[in-house]
Amino acid sequence: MTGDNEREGLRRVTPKPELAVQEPVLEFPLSPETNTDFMTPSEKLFVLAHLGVPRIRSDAWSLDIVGLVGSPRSLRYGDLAQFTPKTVATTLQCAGNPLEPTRAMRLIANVEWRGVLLRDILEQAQVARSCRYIWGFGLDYGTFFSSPHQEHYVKDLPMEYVATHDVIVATHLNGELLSPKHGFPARIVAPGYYGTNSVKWLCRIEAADRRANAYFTKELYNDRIPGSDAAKPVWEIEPESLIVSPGKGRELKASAIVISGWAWSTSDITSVELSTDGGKTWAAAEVEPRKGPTWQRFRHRWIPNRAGQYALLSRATDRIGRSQPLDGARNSVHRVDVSVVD
Ligand SMILES: Nc1nc2c(c(=O)[nH]1)N[C@H]1C(S)=C(S)[C@@H](COP(=O)(O)O)O[C@H]1N2
Ligand SMILES: [Mo]
Repeated sequence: MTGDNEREGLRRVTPKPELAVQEPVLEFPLSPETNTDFMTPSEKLFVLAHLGVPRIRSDAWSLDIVGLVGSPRSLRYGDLAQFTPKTVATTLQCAGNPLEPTRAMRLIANVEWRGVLLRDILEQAQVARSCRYIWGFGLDYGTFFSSPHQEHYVKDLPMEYVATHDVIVATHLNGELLSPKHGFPARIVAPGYYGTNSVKWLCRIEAADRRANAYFTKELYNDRIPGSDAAKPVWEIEPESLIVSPGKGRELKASAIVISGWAWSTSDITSVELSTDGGKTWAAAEVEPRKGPTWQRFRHRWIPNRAGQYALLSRATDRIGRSQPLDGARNSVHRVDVSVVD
């Protein structure tokens, strides 16, 4: 039974909370060169909300676990304490505007979350073997640009990924309770997947044997596969890198310069190449090993041999052999223009 209402926003399943903000929120406090720390402080983290920000009290909140489960349940906020706490440090990257999927936005942070493992919650509810996707429902509702009215923000995750990764239902960010904008009282955090999949203001987990037929899962956030009618859900983070130092527009002395930054992907980054001539030639940078689903630091020593303008580019390749395109993609190479003076 898939009516139009259901396809657009999936039917409302809980009472509507009041919205503290009733329109999309896009806060980008961070430019690449300010991303100097391995762990991003919360005040530098971007905020993205398509439909608004609901105001939710933890004592009025519950999380329903339904669908293909042997023992459906509704967890109250305090019930989350039954599960072993789990802390995960991971990159959080916005895939960018879903209406402009080939534009690089470079909204990235590396933060620490605390919560409980989604697979523990599913196990307690006796998730069925036939479950292939986990649908997460957010309490936010409304319209996104010219979209039809959404009854919930809904995203889905492959069950296989949930079973094999530390996907959490998070209550804390960088050691503090989630703020309302970041999803209080609880949100999904899906390490290695683009931020869009990490549903904030989580109210319902549904185990299903098919993808959710919802606007943010099936219409937006699906990349066209060139030369075919098929589309690929925006789940796994593609390899990417960011030059933090030197910053854009810097005037540098013609001495030894260290170019450094971060590289990340769903899997390990195995190499980062640097170009100082706008992409004509490339040299391998040093890359620190991956410590978890976090970003990895890269460094490259460069001695410019003359004064002038330089275009610095970084290009990361991951363990499964994927690399960054030069342009026209959300993960196209990062370019920083600098000048060198005598
Ligand atoms: N319920 C809900 N969850 C959501 C969104 C949303 O609009 N509604 N936006 C997603 C997107 S696109 C991103 S990039 C991340 C951003 O998380 P942050 O605002 O905590 O940085 O939240 C995701 N989770
Ligand atoms: Mo996003």
